[in-house]
Amino acid sequence: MSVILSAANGHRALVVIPTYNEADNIQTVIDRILGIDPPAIEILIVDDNSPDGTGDLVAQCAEKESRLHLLRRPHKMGLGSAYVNGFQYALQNGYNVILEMDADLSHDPEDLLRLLERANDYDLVIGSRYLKGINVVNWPLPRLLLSIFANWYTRIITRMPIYDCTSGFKCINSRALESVRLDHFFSNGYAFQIELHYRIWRTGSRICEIPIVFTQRRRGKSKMSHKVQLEAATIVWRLKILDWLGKIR
Ligand SMILES: Nc1nc2c(ncn2[C@@H]2O[C@H](COP(=O)(O)OP(=O)(O)OP(=O)(O)O)[C@@H](O)[C@H]2O)c(=O)[nH]1
Ligand SMILES: [Mg+2]
Repeated sequence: MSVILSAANGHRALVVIPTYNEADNIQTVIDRILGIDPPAIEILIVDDNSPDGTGDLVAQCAEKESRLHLLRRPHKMGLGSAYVNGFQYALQNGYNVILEMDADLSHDPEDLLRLLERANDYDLVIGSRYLKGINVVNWPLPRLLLSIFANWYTRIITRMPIYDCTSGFKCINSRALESVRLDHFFSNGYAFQIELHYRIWRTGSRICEIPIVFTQRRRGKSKMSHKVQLEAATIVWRLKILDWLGKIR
């Protein structure tokens, strides 16, 4: 444990990774995170009973690896609630730095250390695709334009000082997570990231972004849908209205 603590700047760090049908990717992601030198981070996979056996793969691996943990849920319940359950696990088990990343290798595991480096100075450190230009590899143009528009729209309406409001790659300290009511979250897809950033920002937490390169998944299927996009479009208004009513905290 002492090695883990020193490598993570004195933090106990857990990266929460939600999975649904990521059997083609998950072993590589786990190996690359566990292979980070020095060993700084533990892993929690939140799997929704993936039909492709992702959960079983992780369970086998966890038997041999004490830094790997698995939370199994009975069926597909959505990205947002997977993160909420993962965060609750992290807080209950005494981790004081909690990271988020996808299982599809869009986020570079090496960047976890760059996020952690800022965790002493900031409550929320976001890996941003749009901080210094546009750092997205292999996304089709319509997808990129949609993401840029969603971020612009969110920033204009919410006034959040964040360039990548929908980023799923970040590091949050436990104080900031405890300052928001996880049981009050209502969004699930990308919108969950917007809601998380907004709620943390409104508690007065210190936030920074660092540039990352985001690479389109090479294996497995996207879970992105029109429903998810529509949720993101409406969520910003819901958050604003709750805030006007004084009910955001
Ligand atoms: N536990 C759980 N994980 C999910 C669910 N939906 C998506 N995920 C995971 O959330 C992460 C992001 O999902 P993706 O399908 O990659 O969505 P995306 O990154 O927006 O879409 P792409 O860019 O096309 O990959 C991946 O690790 C998914 O396996 C869900 O309902 N439950
Ligand atoms: Mg993805």
